[in-house]
Amino acid sequence: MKLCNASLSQLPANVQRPGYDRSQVARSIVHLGVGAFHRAHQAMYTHAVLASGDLAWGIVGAGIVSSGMKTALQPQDGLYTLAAMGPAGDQLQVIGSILEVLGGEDDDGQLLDIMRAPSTRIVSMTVTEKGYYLDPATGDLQLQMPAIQADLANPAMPKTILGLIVRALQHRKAAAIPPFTVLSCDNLPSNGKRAKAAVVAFAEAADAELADWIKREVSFPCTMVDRITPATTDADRANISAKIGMTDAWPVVTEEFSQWVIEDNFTMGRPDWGKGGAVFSDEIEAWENMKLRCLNGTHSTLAYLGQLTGRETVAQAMQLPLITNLLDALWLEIREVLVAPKGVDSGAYVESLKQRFGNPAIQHRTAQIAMDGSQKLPQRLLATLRDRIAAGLSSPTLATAIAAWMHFAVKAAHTPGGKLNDPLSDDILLKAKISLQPNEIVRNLLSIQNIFGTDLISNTGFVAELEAGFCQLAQDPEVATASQVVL
Ligand code: CS2
Repeated sequence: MKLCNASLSQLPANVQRPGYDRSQVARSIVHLGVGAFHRAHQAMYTHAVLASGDLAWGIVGAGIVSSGMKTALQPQDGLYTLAAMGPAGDQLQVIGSILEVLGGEDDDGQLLDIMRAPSTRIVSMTVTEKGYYLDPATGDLQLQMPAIQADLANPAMPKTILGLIVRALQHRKAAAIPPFTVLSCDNLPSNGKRAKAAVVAFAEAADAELADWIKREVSFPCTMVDRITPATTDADRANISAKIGMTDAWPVVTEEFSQWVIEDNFTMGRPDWGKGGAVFSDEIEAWENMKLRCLNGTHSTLAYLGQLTGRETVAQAMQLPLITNLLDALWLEIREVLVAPKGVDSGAYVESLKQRFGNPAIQHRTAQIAMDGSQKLPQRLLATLRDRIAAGLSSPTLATAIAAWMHFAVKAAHTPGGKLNDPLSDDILLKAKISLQPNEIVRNLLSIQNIFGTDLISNTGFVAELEAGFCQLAQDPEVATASQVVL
């Protein structure tokens, strides 16, 4: 038996399920990038809205790069199990807010059709940092990227989120249909502003008048999203399917904690996501900065060091004093220049992060977090660094954290057939390979302008700190063996 509408009534009593009539739910949100995170987060908040009796807000999910989720969830009528793993065991819930899944490599235009439909009021997305095609250092659209060029050349068959959104908005403008709200739920600073910049820049390359209209008429609220959600494994599939007594082809395993802070700026209405615990606020930047710097900044650092010391998961890495001591010092440097949201104690926030990172029930792979470092470093670590430089403060621990990424790159460069899972992999590996001398490695990698801009390499104080941090890490036997650096 598989999980689907017809089998819902046969779920064990301890598994929560939709109590609303799914056939009555409107298809008003299109979500681009239906991965684990969306299904642990926005889809759950939307499910709570539906459960409260407001059936105006159903989700049509779409794969962007792959049809895998469509293949898994269509036979399940979009249903899946969300397992929240807390200290007192897991809590299982079948989520009903995703009504269907489209898109992926075999999409034949259906996705664009629904984005154009007047019934679509919000287009949201979780496509990770690289899905926006922005230069990580400057935030400008990288128009020369092949995927962007392909969408500009072939506007009727777009494959990127930018091509899809602009094409759908172009149609809506021509047909006098109000524009949907574009809701970025990715971990980018000022994610709404970045999404707007990317969409407008793409539109400018295609149709200047349309770009002006988008600038004026389309709203792009900023959001802070948070829930630690590892990629689903086959063991999770087997385990959850056994617990619910039927097959779930793609459940999601996540932590208990969840947070969503949203700027309230929607042109065609919005669900009351507060029903699921989301908060509407005009202080998004402070929330985003706290999360990106305190959570993601240390998460990435831990992931590189975990990869260098053979710690497969975050919880395992949190057992290693080399890592926990560095993280403690890093949090101090981060908090010293952090402007927390009003009434929020960043110290208490950091304490809660230690608990969350240490949760042994979450098998979050350090390899997953270590992906796409080029896209993550600027907002996670370099933003704090620049604030500290501006305040005249030294940053030995931030420098060590950046050095951890450098060792991670050097390790990959010296592994036969080694690759980084990163859009800038070729450039990074080339630069990491030229020399085994710490001062040269540090300068070579720091010269990658798409990541580090031009200011840091000319800051002699910082370069010295980085070199010191790099050498300090190389003294750790596990790190040294991994990256083969000669001191
Ligand atoms: C992680 C994030 O994969 C990563 O880079 O740092 O996905 C992290 O788990 C989430 O931002 C938590 O909300």
